[in-house]
Amino acid sequence: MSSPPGQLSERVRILVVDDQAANIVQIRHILGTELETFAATSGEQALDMCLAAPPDLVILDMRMPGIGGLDTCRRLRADVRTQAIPVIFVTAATSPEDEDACWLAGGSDFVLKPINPTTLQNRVRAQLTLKIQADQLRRLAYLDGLTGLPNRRSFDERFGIECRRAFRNKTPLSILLIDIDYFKLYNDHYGHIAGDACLREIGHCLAESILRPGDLVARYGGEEFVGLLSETGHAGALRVAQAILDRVSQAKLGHAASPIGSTVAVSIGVATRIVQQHELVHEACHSLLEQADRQLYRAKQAGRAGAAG
Ligand code: GH3
Ligand code: MG
Ligand code: MG
Ligand code: MG
Repeated sequence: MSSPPGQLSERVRILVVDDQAANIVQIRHILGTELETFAATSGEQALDMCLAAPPDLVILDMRMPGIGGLDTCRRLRADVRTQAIPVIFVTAATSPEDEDACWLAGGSDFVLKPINPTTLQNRVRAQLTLKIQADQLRRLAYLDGLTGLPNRRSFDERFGIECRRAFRNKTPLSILLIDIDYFKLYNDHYGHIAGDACLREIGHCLAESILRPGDLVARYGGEEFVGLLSETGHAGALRVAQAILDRVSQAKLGHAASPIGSTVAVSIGVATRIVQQHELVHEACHSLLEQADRQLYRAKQAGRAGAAG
């Protein structure tokens, strides 16, 4: 079958799950070779594969030994890492109760055995089209269009999640507020288009400096960025801040109008806290950001191109 319209450059990957090898062979044959298909013969194996490398679509047998199709689907829906993967159930069960159960478990569609190849191909195409559109919307909603980094909305959502996690685990949480120095003068000197390119470069430097899985760097707004470092104490956060200062300095982006040097530099405010029992989590989040903002102000007052915290 041909790919759905609007497909992005990566190849579409479909996971076919059935306890009977013959059914897998038949489904893969119907889908053809243009789409990349791979197979699992149990719910357990399918869940592992979905976590390791989420496919664009799962075609799921309803009745299997071990974790059945319904439970597999429920578990996919319950995990943020897999909840957006569409699932088409394939089953010989024809009762209305069985069909209801598939939808209630979070199925996106339902195809009966024996499989009508045209039906399966069209259902797959429809789900993939929806998936691609949903991915595009997610990208628009959560990524900054200029730098490609997560945007303020991404940060706000993750910040709430990480604050609650830090509170539960009694682990420290650190924030870095990163602001480009004398960026107005940069724009005035080089123009806004060059200014945009500079923002992209700085975003790239930050993404390279904040690499630990679970950490986040986002464009906070304008020429300000924010780093969210989970399970990181103050000393660790200051080390990351220094790594950012070094990385930006190594990039040697010319800034002929800068009063403090010939290249673009940033100032960083660092704040850390362990969320205490008696505090409301959102108040702790708020005060952590305020603290980072105060430290950023101190770094600016201290002459810029440095970190305070
Ligand atoms: P400071 O060292 O105190 O931070 O000075 P500054 O000039 O960097 O700070 P100020 O807040 O005065 O100016 C920020 C500038 O960032 C002004 C604004 O035009 C520019 N800016 C914000 N967003 C963008 C953008 O998306 N593209 C470009 N080119 N410039 C932007
Ligand atoms: Mg079966
Ligand atoms: Mg600013
Ligand atoms: Mg600035």
